[in-house]
Amino acid sequence: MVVASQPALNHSSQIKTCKPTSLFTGIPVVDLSDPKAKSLIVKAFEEFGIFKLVNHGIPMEVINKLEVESLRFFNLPQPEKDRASPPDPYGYGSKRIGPNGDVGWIEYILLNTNPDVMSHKSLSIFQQSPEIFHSAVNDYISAVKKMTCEVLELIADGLGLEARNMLSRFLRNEKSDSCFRLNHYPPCPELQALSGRNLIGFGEHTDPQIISVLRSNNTSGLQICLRDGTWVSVPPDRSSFFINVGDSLQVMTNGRFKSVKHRVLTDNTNPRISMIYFGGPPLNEKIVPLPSLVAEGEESLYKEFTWWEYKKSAYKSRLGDYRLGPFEKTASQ
Ligand code: GA4
Repeated sequence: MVVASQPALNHSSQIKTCKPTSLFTGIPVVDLSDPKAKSLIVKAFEEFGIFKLVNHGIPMEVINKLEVESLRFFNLPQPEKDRASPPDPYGYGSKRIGPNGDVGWIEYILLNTNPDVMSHKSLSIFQQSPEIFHSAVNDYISAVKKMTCEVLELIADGLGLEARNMLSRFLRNEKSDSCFRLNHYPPCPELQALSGRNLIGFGEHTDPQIISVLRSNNTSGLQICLRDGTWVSVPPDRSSFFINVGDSLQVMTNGRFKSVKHRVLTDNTNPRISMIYFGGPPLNEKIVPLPSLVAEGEESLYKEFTWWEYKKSAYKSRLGDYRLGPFEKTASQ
């Protein structure tokens, strides 16, 4: 990492950790092989916008291989990492998140999962042994994508949609605009001791896509915002996945699922590594409520827009903005 820049040190990037409310007993846990999985997932997405998936069937070797390769990259000397492509938005980035002045105590690699865009980038980022890194990323993404489609099919079933592939088809489409992020949050004991607070690794935001699938090492950091506005920590679990609703799925369910606001605080002592698959639709896909989820006499809560229009607008926003706002219908519309 580059030495702390001024913005990463100012008070807005540091925060007091908060305690969970007494009523909150943790985010729901779903076993993928449980016959009740579909209704448990729907319930979790309605109540919290997130759940933890266990017994997911993805071999630990696939996960470990990518973790090892990621650490190998992040542990390289800074000048070598800086030679990797700067984010456009895909590439290697340090501290700056997005193009509009957001910063965090983080370094990352962001990749588009489309094979044409991805192979070029991932090979150019990891110059030392590009093929090994590339195959670790590819194996991980294909396993996680398959599992995510299974989850989306359970959701389609649980919601009583006409066809099981009503949601998974967006990710399976060869033009799907999905992306993948490897995050490294190094601890910064000096800064934390100075302020008595945890640093913000990744500021509060919702994910614009349909669904996000996160896996981290055993280092804490992830927090979600509950409906009552309280922030609670999600205890890490290296062998499970945390799956959350993105803005597009909020629209597709006409607000029945809400995309969950989340953030990451840096741990005082240990580095946190996370890998996130963001399942998105093709750029030209219309993001509209699924017809069977709009009851008779009801209307869509949102104006019509394509994923490209939403993505364009997201990249003009700041991380913490409420991005769906401009796409909501007002009373007269
Ligand atoms: C948040 C979710 C994903 O990490 C991401 C992020 C993207 C980026 O880092 O390039 C954005 C952010 C995310 C939302 C608003 C814009 C775009 C940074 C930013 C300020 C890859 C995504 O798709 O949207």
